[in-house]
Amino acid sequence: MTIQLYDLAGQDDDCRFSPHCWRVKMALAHKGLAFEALPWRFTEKDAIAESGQGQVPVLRDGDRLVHESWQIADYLDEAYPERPPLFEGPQARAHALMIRHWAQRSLHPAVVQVIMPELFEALHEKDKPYFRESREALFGKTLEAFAGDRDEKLANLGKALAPLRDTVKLQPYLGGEAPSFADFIVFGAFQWARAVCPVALVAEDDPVHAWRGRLMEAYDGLAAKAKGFPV
Ligand SMILES: N[C@@H](CCC(=O)N[C@@H](CS)C(=O)NCC(=O)O)C(=O)O
Repeated sequence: MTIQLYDLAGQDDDCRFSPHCWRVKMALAHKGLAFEALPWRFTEKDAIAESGQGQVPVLRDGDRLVHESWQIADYLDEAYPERPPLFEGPQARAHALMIRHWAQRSLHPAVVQVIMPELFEALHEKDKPYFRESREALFGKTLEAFAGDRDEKLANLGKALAPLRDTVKLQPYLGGEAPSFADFIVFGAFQWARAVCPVALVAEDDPVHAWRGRLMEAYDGLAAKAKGFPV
């Protein structure tokens, strides 16, 4: 049976914007595993209730149900050891943990402040009240106040990207010569933005742009072919 992934979608079925689901889609492609990405909305908690929680990604592989992108990466490496690894050994996994936390604490907050107005507009109508209420409670302010001035937010993002920029100036991927799960963690944030927002996060001459381009074209252009803005 083909692997199935519950994948966050917007108003349009083909608007797939979850950064965490993108990590998993890139991971599946890296391992050469075919999958079906099922559209899921924030308020469709019943569809994933079997996983015991309310967030995607949730992956179904035969009778195994695995949730949470990091746990899914571990599962895929364990279940398919003969295929290209997501973590080239325990040390690579240990280093990727730092990337995971950097993405969660620095990168995602910087990206979402840039894309919030368009992200909200892209949501399915039935998700909008839930999203507004849950995020405004989380941020302690309205979505509009959270978004604030876009130029300022883009400048903040540019600064947050400095460690990534300095790294991909020296090597093609965070994984070195080949992409690794650390790349997919960071790349997911760029697919999040591209799916919903026409604003370029980085200039075309930024080394981050070239790194992102390599990942967009990887795996037969999985990410490039996904619906999104030409940024
Ligand atoms: N740590 C989790 C985070 C997953 C997550 O935040 N998923 C979001 C979509 S990107 C979600 O499903 N949110 C549901 C909600 O807010 O109710 C992972 O890496 O998989």
